[in-house]
Amino acid sequence: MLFFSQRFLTFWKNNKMRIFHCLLRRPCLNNLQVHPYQKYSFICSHLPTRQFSQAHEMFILLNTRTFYSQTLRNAPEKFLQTMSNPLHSCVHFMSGSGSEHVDLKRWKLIKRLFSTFLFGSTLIITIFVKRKRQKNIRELLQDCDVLPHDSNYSENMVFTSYKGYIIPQNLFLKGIMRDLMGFKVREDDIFVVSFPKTGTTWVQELVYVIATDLDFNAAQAKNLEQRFPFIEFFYPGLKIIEKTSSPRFLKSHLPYTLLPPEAQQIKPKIVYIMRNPKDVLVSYYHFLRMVKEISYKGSFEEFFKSFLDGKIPYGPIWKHYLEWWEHRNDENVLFLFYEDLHKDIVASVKKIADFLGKSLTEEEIERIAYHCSFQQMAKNPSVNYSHWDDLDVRNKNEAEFMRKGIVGDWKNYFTKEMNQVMDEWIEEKFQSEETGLFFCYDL
Ligand code: PAP
Repeated sequence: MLFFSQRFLTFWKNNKMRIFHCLLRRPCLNNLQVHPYQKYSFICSHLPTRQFSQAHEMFILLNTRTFYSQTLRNAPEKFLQTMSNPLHSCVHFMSGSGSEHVDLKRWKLIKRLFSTFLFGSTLIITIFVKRKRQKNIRELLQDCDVLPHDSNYSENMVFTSYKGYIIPQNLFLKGIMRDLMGFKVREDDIFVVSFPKTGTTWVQELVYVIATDLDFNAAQAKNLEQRFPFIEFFYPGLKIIEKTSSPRFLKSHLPYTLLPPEAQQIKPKIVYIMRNPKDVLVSYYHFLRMVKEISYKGSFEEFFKSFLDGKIPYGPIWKHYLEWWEHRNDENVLFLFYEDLHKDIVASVKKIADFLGKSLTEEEIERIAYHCSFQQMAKNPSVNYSHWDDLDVRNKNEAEFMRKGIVGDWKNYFTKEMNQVMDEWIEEKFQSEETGLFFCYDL
């Protein structure tokens, strides 16, 4: 306890504003060390030490040897040092004046009430927000089963089982699956739909240049993710897509039954592309390792097993393929095979143009085929996903998005036994003789 001299009280009354100004402004703290103590040493006399973080800093500053010894040397009778703990050590000055003492008590009481109120309300708000978030999550995930985390995938990659398909949990948590249910489809929308890694990008670019009457400048101006958005992806998002002017170009990996319900009534044009499952498996393995957010760590053998078990994103592939295969003759659906595009790109371009109601000259077809060749697309930044490197989305030590683009790469990966297992699996799952769905594995 310490009693202030008359000189201090006069100083305090005359300099209150300056004192608080000094307290709250960081640059002034630096001055403390250089100014003579008579000017500032009283600054901390009435400070509630827990109220301002600046105050803490200042007290620590005050407690430096130089300053403390200086103040003590000059006016030892005016100070009392209380050391609460070494980190928050501070110098307290207590006023001996009766009225100031009462003020201090009142101030402390107000402060205590205020902090209690603040603490209480923060706690209530936190609990409320947490409960609301939990309720939201429960609602978003109500129709799907969250699967146990597969340690071969990054921690954020959690999958759900939804209507027989493996769908990343994020699509539910971000409300995308819910919003897709109410997504407004337009008659002149053009969808490219596929199971992942079946040649979607190739068909997207073909469709885009054909539908825009070979507007190669537009095709170059923006990347495919902007020109031909992926409706299940958060970028650019359904709100932006809904505002996009017609005709809209939309990509999806959803099975027929999970597409926005309006697609079945409005019947926009849909191009579905298929690829032999052996090459899809190889391409998918590399892709899942390449995307940072997914970062698949399992071996090729492990992935082979998961693929056949249907435990891969958007899997199982047989369900996806067969569901769409049933709609191959729908008027608004065009069915393509990746291998056919390789075999005869000219015929494939014509087929797509007919479907989109466009007539093309031979020369135009040649230009389109050239623009969309693997060699051209692989070096074209508007379609080769090289912007993912800038966005740090890609594990750069893994394969590029435009990896090989060939038919039959599976032969470089499958052992004889694997191939046999897969042949039997294909026969069992696709029942080619009955369904009429055959694949081409080599050219
Ligand atoms: P997505 O599911 O991520 O959209 P998607 O475009 O369907 O990928 O498939 C990518 C595959 O198509 C890659 O196959 P790969 O891993 O076996 O190499 C990619 O190389 C191939 N691809 C993309 N464009 C072309 C093209 N113009 N010609 C041939 N193959 C292509």
